[in-house]
Amino acid sequence: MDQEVQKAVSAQAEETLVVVKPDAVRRGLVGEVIGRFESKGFSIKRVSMITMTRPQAEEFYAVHKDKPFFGELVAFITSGPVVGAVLSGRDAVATVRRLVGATKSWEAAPGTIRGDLGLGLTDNVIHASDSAESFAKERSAFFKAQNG
Ligand code: FUP
Repeated sequence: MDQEVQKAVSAQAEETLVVVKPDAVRRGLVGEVIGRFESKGFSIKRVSMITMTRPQAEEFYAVHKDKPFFGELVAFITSGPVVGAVLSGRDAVATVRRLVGATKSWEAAPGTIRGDLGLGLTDNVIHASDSAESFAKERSAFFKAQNG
């Protein structure tokens, strides 16, 4: 790519975080899920497989701490390894959320990740940041020093 083109492409790039959840890791879907973002054109800036500690999960899901399903969320996300990836590309936050699909996997549109790969709610295959602010907080919670 020449320098002008490279500059234009980077100006449009935004970052977001996805976390392949324990249900999808257990089912051997890491490659399938991350591959969809690569096929779409996003680049992987950072990727890590970790098992979240309870305090880490509570920080990661802090925005939901007053919700009735908070305990269930934390128990589920700490139930096994997850794979977090920072993705970069055009309008990443919104575009990745469209690829991910609706929260209730059984209602998610065919063609989306949840629509094609799952039936769950808490166990809905993948998490994706819903704003630049959430991305900053979630990235910091996910990539803690003890987990690389
Ligand atoms: P999303 O951004 O699509 O992942 O969904 P939400 O922010 O609405 O929900 C956050 C997480 O809580 C999702 F994993 C789904 C889960 N959830 C429940 O487990 N029970 C509920 O009643 C609602 C959401």
